[in-house]
Amino acid sequence: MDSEALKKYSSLHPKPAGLTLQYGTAGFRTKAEQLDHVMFRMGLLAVLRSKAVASTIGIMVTASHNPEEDNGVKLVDPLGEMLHPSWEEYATQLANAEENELQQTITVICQKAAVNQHKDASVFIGRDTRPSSEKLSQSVIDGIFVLGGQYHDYGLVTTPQLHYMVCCQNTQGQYGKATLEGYYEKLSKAFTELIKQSSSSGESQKHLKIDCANGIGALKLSEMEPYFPKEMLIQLYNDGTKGKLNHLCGADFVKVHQKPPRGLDMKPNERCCSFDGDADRIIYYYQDATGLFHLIDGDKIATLISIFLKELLAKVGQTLKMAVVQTAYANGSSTRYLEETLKVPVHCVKTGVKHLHHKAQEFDVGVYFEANGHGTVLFSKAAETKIRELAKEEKDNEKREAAKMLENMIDLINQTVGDAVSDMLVIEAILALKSLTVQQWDAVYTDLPNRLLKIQVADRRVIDTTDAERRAVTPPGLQEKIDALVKKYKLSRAFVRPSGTEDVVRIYAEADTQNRIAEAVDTKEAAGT
Ligand code: NG1
Repeated sequence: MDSEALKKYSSLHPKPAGLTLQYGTAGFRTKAEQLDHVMFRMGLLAVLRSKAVASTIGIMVTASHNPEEDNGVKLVDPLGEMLHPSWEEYATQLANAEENELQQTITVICQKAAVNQHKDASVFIGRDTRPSSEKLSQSVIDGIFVLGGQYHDYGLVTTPQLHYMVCCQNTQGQYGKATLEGYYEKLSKAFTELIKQSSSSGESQKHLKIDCANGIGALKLSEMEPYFPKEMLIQLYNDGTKGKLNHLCGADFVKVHQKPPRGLDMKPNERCCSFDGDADRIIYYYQDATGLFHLIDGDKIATLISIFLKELLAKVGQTLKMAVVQTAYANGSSTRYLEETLKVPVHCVKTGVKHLHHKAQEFDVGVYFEANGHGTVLFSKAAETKIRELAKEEKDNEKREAAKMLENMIDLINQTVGDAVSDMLVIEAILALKSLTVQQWDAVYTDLPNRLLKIQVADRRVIDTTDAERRAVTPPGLQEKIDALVKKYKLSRAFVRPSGTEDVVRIYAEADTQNRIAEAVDTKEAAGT
């Protein structure tokens, strides 16, 4: 390490005095103007991580669904997963080190994590469309450069595209080509093959309106459109040419407010969806003939995919273990439907994709979705090998066709992380193959009315939780108060937890009617503030 160069470059990216940040559920996230030093230092960390695991590491500059003024950064591990938890602490230490401690902090990390400083390092960089992202990704590059790492800057990409590139690179192309064309070709080929097997025709079936949250999704969908089969008709809204990123639109807005985004003209019964700002989440919805808005969230997406996969697995006659992974925010109706009607085991884990991803890896087929529309499906290596073998060699026509569909699903799904583009194509293919309308999909079960609120408290860390965040252990008495409230309502459930991405406490409640929810979510009483 050239300590003079480190000092010089670091002084170009000074840390604001007294500022401390934490690598949370989604990396670092805060106001963009506070992040320059963090970006530089994450460039440094990516080089160290790359040397430690002798693989390419990804860095994505984005604050996903947060307001345009925010920004953030997260590291992507070799197979496209989130950064290993043991390194989150190093990230926090490096981001918070004072200027004069920087070199020492790097040395300590290298010792603790057994980093061989003489190894080569390779980093892939991507960024979203925020006005601050370009400059911040330059700061990342400075960090990589000063420690002598090689890098490839993909420029504007969706977060899941960057995860995909990293995985392709580290699997020597087995997962696909580490280029945008490679991504578009792989997904569109699998999608085209899948819908060839569908009997449904007619334009309306494949016509979809997409709210792109004024983010990267619009740009990437436009690039991908020429690869789509001609039956797939998409119309893009909130494409970033006029509105502000994530402002009154996008998947998070639609889910939280349970209303349509601004700027999308919705006709009765038309199928619509929203991406979030970096296109890793997707939410569907429609308006019925009476003007009533219907939200189809991540739980219903997980359910649709599970129904489809379960049928195919039954057809191929393999005893592959399938499960669904959810968080505490999953609507109670979805859990009941999956467990009692579909008879698929459901597991609940802590909020944050890394927890869901990790749990889903335990099964042959692990479907995971957060209610907010972030999710994907993981296939074990053994399951994938078996399915590909059956798709090629199985003599029984029906079984072989089912195996082929599964094989195309494997190729269509971005298994590295939740991906709005890939999930959208999966959903569109399933709806076409099962000849389902959006209304029929919605009617699979009825959501329990629910509310999700956030409140600011003096110190959100006073709340500590257990049981996959469904019960509060501190402050004393809080859980008892929630229990007493919940007891008064039918089919009710409520919990409180500190956010991992914002300085707020989130409150969730569901019950059999909307009025009871309004009563139950009296924030002062529930939060004891
Ligand atoms: P926090 O802020 O910890 O609730 C939010 C989302 C998560 C996840 C992360 C990362 C909710 C209730 N929480 O986490 O599901 O997506 O952001 O983006 O939507």
